[in-house]
Amino acid sequence: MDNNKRREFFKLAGKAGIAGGALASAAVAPAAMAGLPELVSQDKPDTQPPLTPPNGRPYNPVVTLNGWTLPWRMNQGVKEFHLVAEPVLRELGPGMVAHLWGYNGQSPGPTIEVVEGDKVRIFVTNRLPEATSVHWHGQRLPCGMDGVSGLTQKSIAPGKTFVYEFTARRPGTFMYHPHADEMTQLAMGMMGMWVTHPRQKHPLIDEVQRDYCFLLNAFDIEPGAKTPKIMTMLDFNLWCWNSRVFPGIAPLVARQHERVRIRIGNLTMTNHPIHLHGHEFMITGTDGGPTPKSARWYEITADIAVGQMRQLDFIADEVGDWALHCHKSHHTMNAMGHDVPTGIGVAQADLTQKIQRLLPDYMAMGERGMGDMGSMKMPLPDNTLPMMMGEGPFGSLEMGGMFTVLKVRKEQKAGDYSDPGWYQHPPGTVAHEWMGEAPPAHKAAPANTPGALELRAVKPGKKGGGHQH
Ligand SMILES: [Cu+2]
Repeated sequence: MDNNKRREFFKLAGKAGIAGGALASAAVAPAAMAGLPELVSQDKPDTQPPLTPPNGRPYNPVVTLNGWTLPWRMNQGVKEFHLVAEPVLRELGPGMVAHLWGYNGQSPGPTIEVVEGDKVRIFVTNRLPEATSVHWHGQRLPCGMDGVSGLTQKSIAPGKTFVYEFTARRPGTFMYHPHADEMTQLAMGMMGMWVTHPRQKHPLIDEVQRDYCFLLNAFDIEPGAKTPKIMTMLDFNLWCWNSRVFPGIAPLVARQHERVRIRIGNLTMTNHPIHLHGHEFMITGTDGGPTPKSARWYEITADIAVGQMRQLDFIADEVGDWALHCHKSHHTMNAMGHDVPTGIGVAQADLTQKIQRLLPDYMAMGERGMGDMGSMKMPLPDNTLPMMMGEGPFGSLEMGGMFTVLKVRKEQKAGDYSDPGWYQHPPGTVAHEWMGEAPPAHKAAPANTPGALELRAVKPGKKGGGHQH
């Protein structure tokens, strides 16, 4: 490490909150570099600013939604990272904290960012009560570095540290997660993202101004409890992006006309059709790397299957607050019982009176649908979230789970990730209640236009063709 690089690393170390220790001393003895890289930990669930690479090949860093990127130290040309598998406290949403397992203080663990061709060494320390391993999902690497307990390595016993070492051979979006007691460890939140940037201009990888990434994950936490149930296979009640539920999920922000990328990986037990309002995107990369241009078309919903990654590129050219969400409607609500009967159209008044004689607090639910639940302030068990919540500029959003907002603004500065607040709609551009006479009928289209032909074709004639009463 030459002096310049060393100074840059100290800057980085300072930014990441590393205090004191051998690495912060003026001279780093070679012996110090033989030890473990300093442990960097995160205690906040907020989206951290992108980590500009202090050394190595330059790249445009990603922003991890409600997450952060792990700093590294450069040791004789090798990027060294230190992951610590440990129990963590994660705030899933405002007012709800969960006991999860994760890495370096949070679930998911920090994003690891490297450049194609980088030599990478990752120290993994296990502070969990059981053995673990780390599988580098999607990477080309020596088989013995693949992280499958029992198959390619011995498990990392509690208290032990293992070393993984390989070259990041292909650019793309990857994940990391244990391949040891996966049912428990994935259900507890052990996962993270990995992004390998191309080493030079790549014909299939466009440069973007904003590069977001997050994981889809899910937990089953009984209302009032703090620890996920690990035996659940499908009936999860907290559908998360990076172990957060709406309104705890940060907005994605962009300056109008910027090219934006969203990288999404799925480590739940079911698929998620992720839907973007107001824009069309192209899937420019998958688990297998960048997609050929001939295989791209515009989409507004990308279904992401279990274990898959998808990279979505679009131009943020429409200003506004645009919903970005999973299109499975049960995945955009928070903790709820799944055994609630449908009450739409059921007159419950009589029944309510009878029950209230026994239980004064009882109230009927769902007689007019479930939309009222968003604004209803029902007493809840401690440490749980209402099923639907979030206040928008026009009232309750009636949303939870896998939902957030893409905020596109003309005046958002390049590189500014701060929340610009709610969109100020130009006058006359918001749907509103109709208060007056019916608007005048549109004039008939001139003959010989396709519209007029269609009208003629569907017009019910006197001799059949139409349904006569
Ligand atoms: Cu979903």
